[in-house]
Amino acid sequence: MSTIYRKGPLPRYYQLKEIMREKISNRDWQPGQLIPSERELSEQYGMSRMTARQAITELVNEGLFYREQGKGTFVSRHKITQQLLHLTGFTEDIRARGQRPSTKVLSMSMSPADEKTADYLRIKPGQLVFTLQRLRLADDEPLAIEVSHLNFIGCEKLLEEDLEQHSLYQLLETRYGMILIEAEQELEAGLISSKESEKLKVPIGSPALYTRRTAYIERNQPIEYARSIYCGRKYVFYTSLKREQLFS
Ligand code: 16G
Repeated sequence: MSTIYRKGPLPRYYQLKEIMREKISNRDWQPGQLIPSERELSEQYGMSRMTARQAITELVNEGLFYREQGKGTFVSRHKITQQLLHLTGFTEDIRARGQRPSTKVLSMSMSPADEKTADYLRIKPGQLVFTLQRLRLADDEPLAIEVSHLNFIGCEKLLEEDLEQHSLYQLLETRYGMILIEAEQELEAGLISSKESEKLKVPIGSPALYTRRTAYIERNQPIEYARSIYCGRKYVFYTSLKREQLFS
């Protein structure tokens, strides 16, 4: 997509967002680069400045651009955005950014669920669950450490899978028939500890985002409980909020 379709169903600001997203993913626009001004974009794509502004603002909110007072808008360096609107996995998120996801499996076992994990997975403490610890990278840069606990009949077969080459969510859906439909996720601020700092290659005490996710298949059945640590300086979680009721 490189031109704006006037008669199509997609709003113009949305089309411009997609054009700019593509410029980032095919590296026409490099990280740290100043992007054209609202005026330039509106002239180039034949739209109002307000429409161009809306497209830029949304990409700022999604973490792809950042603004500097008096200087303009720039392409973000390494911030990866996870939209908190759709249930996606790491591989999908990184590919959507035009980057190359990779994984290092740190450990993989069938181990007894502790009380918290059992509670989230709605099983008895001590029951064996598939536990996977992975280092997740984008363009070879470490971003997160994830520990996933999975429980479903036959989950021990995951021990035989190559989880460095395959996305967990893709395997679950295509090979195991486990169709994820929703998830709950909590985010908490924290600091990188010494153990994590080595793996994530960031200094001890740098900002971290701790997440806990429970993912469900149909019939409200949890199958994954995952705890992750993301480098706070490299990751943005984005959500869009709609107001349902106005004061009368
Ligand atoms: C995300 C999930 C994680 C899931 C993984 C699957 C968070 C906080 N965590 O990173 O729970 O296991 O995606 O990714 O979002 P994959 O399909 O690439 O293996």
